[in-house]
Amino acid sequence: MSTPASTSLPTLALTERSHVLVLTGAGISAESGVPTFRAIGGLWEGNRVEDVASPAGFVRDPLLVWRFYSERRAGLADVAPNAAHRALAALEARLGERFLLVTQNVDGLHVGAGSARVIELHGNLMQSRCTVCDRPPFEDRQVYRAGVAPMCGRCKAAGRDAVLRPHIVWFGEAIDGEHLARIERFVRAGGRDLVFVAIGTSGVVYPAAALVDAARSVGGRTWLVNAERSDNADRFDHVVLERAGAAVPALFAAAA
Ligand code: BV8
Repeated sequence: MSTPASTSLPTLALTERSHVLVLTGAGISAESGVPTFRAIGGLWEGNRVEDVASPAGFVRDPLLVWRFYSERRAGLADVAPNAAHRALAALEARLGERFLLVTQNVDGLHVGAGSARVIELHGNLMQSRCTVCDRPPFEDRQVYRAGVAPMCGRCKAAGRDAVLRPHIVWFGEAIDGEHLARIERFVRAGGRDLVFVAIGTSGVVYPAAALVDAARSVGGRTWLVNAERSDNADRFDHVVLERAGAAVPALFAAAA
């Protein structure tokens, strides 16, 4: 039975016990001008996922992968958070530890909007890391187009060649276990007072797409805010088919 979609802009009734877990995807950044993945003209168009977002693709052609990510880094230069990002930062300021934001996005716009309780599940476009040494991921805004893959300076000083990679979780790579454990703790702490809201995601990629099931398993309420019905829409109690820039501020207006 598919969940009926709301037509007006609903507002969430939160209590002083409500724990709000939000999952965002590329759709929340669409109104900031960041291309989504699976729309016509999206990021995956013209790029085969296995070529640009997989470990095997990186080994096969690191320059192609660095071109793909460099283009996206360059594209972030003139984008800014939108009303949906700001509404989530404001909600965090009100709820504090009863709020947690999990994003699949790598664009950094939630942190840019002032969110701090953010888990960047799939990494961050403005960070790189070495493929060999244990140097922690570091900020790297450089756009590599010169046709040469960037190399690790620390490894060079130690006399070995090691190529840098974007600090991104590719398909077939594990999500940081600490991230998953933190989410699990929050879901359990929320229990029946948990409100789970997925915003701007096609519900195709796991384990993110299974968060709705985790929320339901503890008796939480589940909301989807998306421009169209997502792959997992039927698993939500409420579906709001609306763009995030309008629906998200309205949804959390009562928590003001
Ligand atoms: C893992 C990094 C295991 C790259 C990304 C079969 C079943 C279950 C799982 C699998 C399976 N086969 C394979 C898997 C595993 C795989 C997976 O889920 N594959 C899918 C395709 C089936 N998952 C993995 O590999 C994950 N790792 O499982 O590891 C493991 C365990 C132990 C040891 C080793 C391994 C890793 C997944 C992470 C992959 N990396 N990105 C990059 O970003 O460059 S995923 C990529 O897709 C992005 O991160 C993106 O965020 C994510 C999801 O896409 P969305 O954000 O949803 O974006 P999309 O364009 O699809 O949708 C946007 C939506 O917004 C649309 O619905 C649109 O209508 C809407 N919208 C548009 N505008 C607006 C809007 N909504 C509101 N307002 C608007 N204005």
